[in-house]
Formats: sequence, C-alpha cells, structure tokens
Amino acid sequence: MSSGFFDGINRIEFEGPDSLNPLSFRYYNPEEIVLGKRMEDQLRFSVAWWHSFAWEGTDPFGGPTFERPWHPQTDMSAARLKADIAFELFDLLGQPYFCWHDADLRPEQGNFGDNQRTLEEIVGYIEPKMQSCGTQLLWGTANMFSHRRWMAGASTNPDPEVFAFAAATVKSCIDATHRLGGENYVLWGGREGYETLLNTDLKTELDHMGRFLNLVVEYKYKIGFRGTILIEPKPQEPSKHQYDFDAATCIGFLRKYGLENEVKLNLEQGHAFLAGHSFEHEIALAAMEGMLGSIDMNRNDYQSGWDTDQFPNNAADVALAYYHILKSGGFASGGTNFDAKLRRQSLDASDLVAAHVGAMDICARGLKAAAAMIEEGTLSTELEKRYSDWNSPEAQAILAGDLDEISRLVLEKDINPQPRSGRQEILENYVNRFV
Ligand code: XUL
Ligand code: CO
Repeated sequence: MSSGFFDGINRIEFEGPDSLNPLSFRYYNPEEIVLGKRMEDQLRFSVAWWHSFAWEGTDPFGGPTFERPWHPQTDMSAARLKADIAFELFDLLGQPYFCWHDADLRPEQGNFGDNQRTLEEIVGYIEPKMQSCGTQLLWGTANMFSHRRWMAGASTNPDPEVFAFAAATVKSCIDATHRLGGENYVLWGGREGYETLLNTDLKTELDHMGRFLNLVVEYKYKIGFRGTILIEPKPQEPSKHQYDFDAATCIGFLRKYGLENEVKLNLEQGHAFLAGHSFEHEIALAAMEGMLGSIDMNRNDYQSGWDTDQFPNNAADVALAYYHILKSGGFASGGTNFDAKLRRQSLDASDLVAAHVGAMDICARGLKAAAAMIEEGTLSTELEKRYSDWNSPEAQAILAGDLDEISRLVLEKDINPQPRSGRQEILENYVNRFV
C-alpha cells in the first residue's frame, strides 16, 4: 500500500524530446542502445539515500525546511517510513540502483552495539523491498563524519579507540552491503585530514589510514565480498585539508600502501571543482591509471564556491564526463549516483521527483552526445594526429637514447622544432556541435 507521499504523480515514462510534460523523460530511454549497450546499463543511475531522503533542508544559517512525514529521524519507525517512501520513488523513476550511509538508514544510537543491531534491523526491512522492486544496491558506506566522536577523524584519529570504533563500523557496513548484494563499497574521508598542522602528525595519520584501508581489503576477501572497494577524493569541507585531496593524490596514496590493484576511485563532480579541476580531468586521470570506479554526479554553484551538491543541469559538462567514461570502456561495477540535494525551498514531493527526472535526462543527453562524438571519431583522429610523429623509429630512438646521444642527434640533424597550432577553438566548436 502506498504511503500517499507521491499522490498524483505517476510512473515517469519516456515521451521523447518534444514532450511538454515536466514529469516525463525526454532523453532517458532505458531501452535505447547507446554504443552497443542499453542506455540504462551505460548510465547505471543511483539515488542517494542521504540527500534525497535524510537531509532535512538545513544550511549553516537555518534549520530544517522540508518537514517530511519521517522527520525528525529519531526512531526506527521513522527509518521504516523513510525506506517505504524511498522505494516508492525508485518505482516512480524506474531506478536501477541506490546508495546509503549507515546513518541515513537508521538513527545514530550512541554506541556501537546498538548501531550494529539497528543497521541489521533496517537492512532486514529493505531486503524484501529490493526483491519486489528490482532496485539494486550500487554501494554502501559508513558515515564517519557527522557524530562528534569523529571530529578529529576516523582512521586518522589520534585516539586508538576511535580507530577501533571506525573499524567495527566499517565492518558492519561491509556486512550490510554484502548482504544486500552491493556492487561496490565506498570510503569517503570527510574528517580524514586536519584543521591545523600545529596538532597533526602527518606521517602517523597517513600510515593509519593506509593500514585501515588494507584491513578493509583483507576483510572483503575474508567474507567473499565481490564488490569493488572505492575511495572518494575531496580536497576540503568539512576538514580544512583532506588527505584524499584529488584523484592524483589518491592514486599516489594507494600505490604507497600497496593498494593500487585493489581499490578504485569514486569521483564526484563538485569535489573535482573544489580541487580546482574539471570533472573530466579527474575521470581521464583515473581512467588512464585503470582506477576509474564510479561517479557521484552533481555540480557546484559557479558563484558560491561551496560544495553545493546541486543536481546536474548542464549538458556540456556531463557530455565531456561521459566521453571519458565511454572512452575507457564504460562502467564496470560503478554507476552514476546522484549525490545531489534539492534547493532548500523545493518543498514538494514533485520537486524531489523533478530533480531526479531532470538529472537523468541531462545525463542521457550527455551520454548520447559523448557516444556520437566517439562514433564520429574526429576527436580521436585529431589526438592521434597530434602525437603521430612519435610513431617513427627516429622518434622512438629519442626515448631509448641517453642525453649524450640525443644531444648529438640534435646537432647532426640540426633539429629546430617549429611550433604547431593546438587547434583548441576548432575542437571546442566541434564539441558544441554535439551538445
Ligand atoms: C560528501 C560526499 C559523500 C560521499 C559519501 O561531500 O560526497 O556524500 O559521497 O560519503
Ligand atoms: Co559523494
């Protein structure tokens, strides 16, 4: 029986680009084949339990605005109602996946034993819903940044008891993810960083973070969890400096602690922006290293500079992101998770639905544009042309030589390179033909 929360809203259907119905898909057509796969299987959309259901509409200056029937989320009956409504949304959207933190699913209990027990309880409530609705778990994760015990970090905390509490918490969350058939497990280190170097021992904290991640990987094999372990880069917020700063920093960290073949990256658009990068930079870099796992799709406000976690609404941005994802072979266990919040004045159930519908549509448009660019091939051809001189045996001999030999070669052949155009405007104009 339906809760009535979404009364008057019907299942969202694909109606094509000319549809004037705001609650219809104009581009997202799950069955359409894009580069040899169903669109649904290319995009692998996921709803985030935290922003879409648990977040109450607060900001640093104001309290809750949403006042949903399951707010405040202080007891297990609110947790169950929230789960009922989450699955009603998944049904309306035809959503293939969802994601959660333990703290979104059930209220924090204040001690580990009760946290674990109530997590198991709500997982038992969700399990049959997943079977009947068909929505699967993309990933689970532990919230180790909201409660005050985490204020100086989880695995990087100077207090060994916090490290132990964190390890037990992650174990309970991997167990829950495993039980629900999750395809990945994510660690985001919101408080794994520092507020001041004056009280921070960098080496100890990073070594402990490396050990913690190794414990997670060892446990994955111990219980036979087949999902991918992912870490999520973000440079700051809430910490002033976070150790998982960006993709490049995370890749260096994984190599240092021997985890480069075990852990991949969950990249988020807003986090790339905070780090001073483009989203496609983070994706291309991770893909180049074979460490592209999954994405959190949102965007930041271009004026405020905060991690505003808005639903994506810019086709050009998402097209370039999917271009690099498709170029690297598309998602394996990863997907497109909407780690995105409504604006706090968007009070209605229809706002929540429209946010997801619009985001799914803009991603579908971006995916189709990306696929068209790949099929048309100009970008690849241009790239190959730009580096093609390296294909000659003479060029390869440069790489194989030593500095004496190279210097002799430059003198003998009187090598005097002539600069060539990077053709940037031509390439940008080309991309704009597709978006
Ligand atoms: C925070 C963020 C998290 C992670 C999961 O900025 O992105 O929601 O995705 O902990
Ligand atoms: Co995220």
